[in-house]
Amino acid sequence: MTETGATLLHAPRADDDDLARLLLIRHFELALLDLFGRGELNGTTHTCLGQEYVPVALRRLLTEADFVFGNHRGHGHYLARFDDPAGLLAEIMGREGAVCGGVGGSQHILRDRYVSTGVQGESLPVAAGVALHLKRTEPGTLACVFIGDGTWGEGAVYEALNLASLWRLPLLVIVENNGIAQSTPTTRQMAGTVRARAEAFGVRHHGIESSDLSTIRAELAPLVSEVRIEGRPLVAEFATHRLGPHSKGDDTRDPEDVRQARAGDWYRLYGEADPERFARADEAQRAHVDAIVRDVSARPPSRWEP
Ligand SMILES: Cc1ncc(C[n+]2csc(CCOP(=O)(O)OP(=O)(O)O)c2C)c(N)n1
Repeated sequence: MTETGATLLHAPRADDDDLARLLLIRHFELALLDLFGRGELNGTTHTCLGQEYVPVALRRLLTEADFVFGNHRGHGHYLARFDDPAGLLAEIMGREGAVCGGVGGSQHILRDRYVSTGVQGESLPVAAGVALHLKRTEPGTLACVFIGDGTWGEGAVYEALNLASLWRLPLLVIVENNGIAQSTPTTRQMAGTVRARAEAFGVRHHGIESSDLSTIRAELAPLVSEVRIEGRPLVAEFATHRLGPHSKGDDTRDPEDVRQARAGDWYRLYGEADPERFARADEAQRAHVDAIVRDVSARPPSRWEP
């Protein structure tokens, strides 16, 4: 059991494409930590290590016409949507080929129908507005927004849920409940539950305990379809865990909690389920990311064209 109560100790499976995407995100973020350690990156970074399977599971339930709103822990959100690690790394390093000219960094990205923000809670009202627009102009599409459990401390979340329910907006809220917000365990800052809060606004809630992509997709597919077709907003809450610190070097958790999170890591579970195929895919993505780091590091600085 994780600190959020997740039971992830079963053998999950992924096809080659999904496995490659999971491992790409894992090695991309490990490379970021390495670059930071070598003084090659400025600012900070929030890795989604341990949570990669959430956006990877979602990617086949979403279409290019849907909007996706990522958050501060958003590398996985971006890489699950775009096979563009070089563009993202260039953005983070401020090098040529950067997705947003190198001025957005890892937290503030705008590309096609993908938007991310480092400001907690900011995205939900914006996503609700976009969902209203989509309902009127492109029926069948939706706005999907990723938030953490700690972001339920922002009032804007409730304003957005209220209108999404009242106006029947095609809004899909993905909650990555990793049991902690920066240094505050969820149990010490949240009264009640995410489910009760969503249901208080008449918004359907679905909890997900698994890290198995096909299980997640089978559970969510009919609900996501209702979001699209009936304009019935949904809060899907993943009981997950982050392996690393909040950002860099600021881990206040009990070492036993970290040990438990590592024990339930999808990387270990997928590896044990299919060791040889996993090892090949793992090595391929490690080499792929190494090559991208070499390529992007050698590029000249990015230039921002307003
Ligand atoms: C409005 C606002 N307040 C504070 C912060 C600083 N901050 C960044 S992430 C974070 C905690 C977020 O916790 P949670 O929503 O649970 O997401 P997690 O980091 O666990 O993925 C805080 C307090 C912020 N980015 N925005």
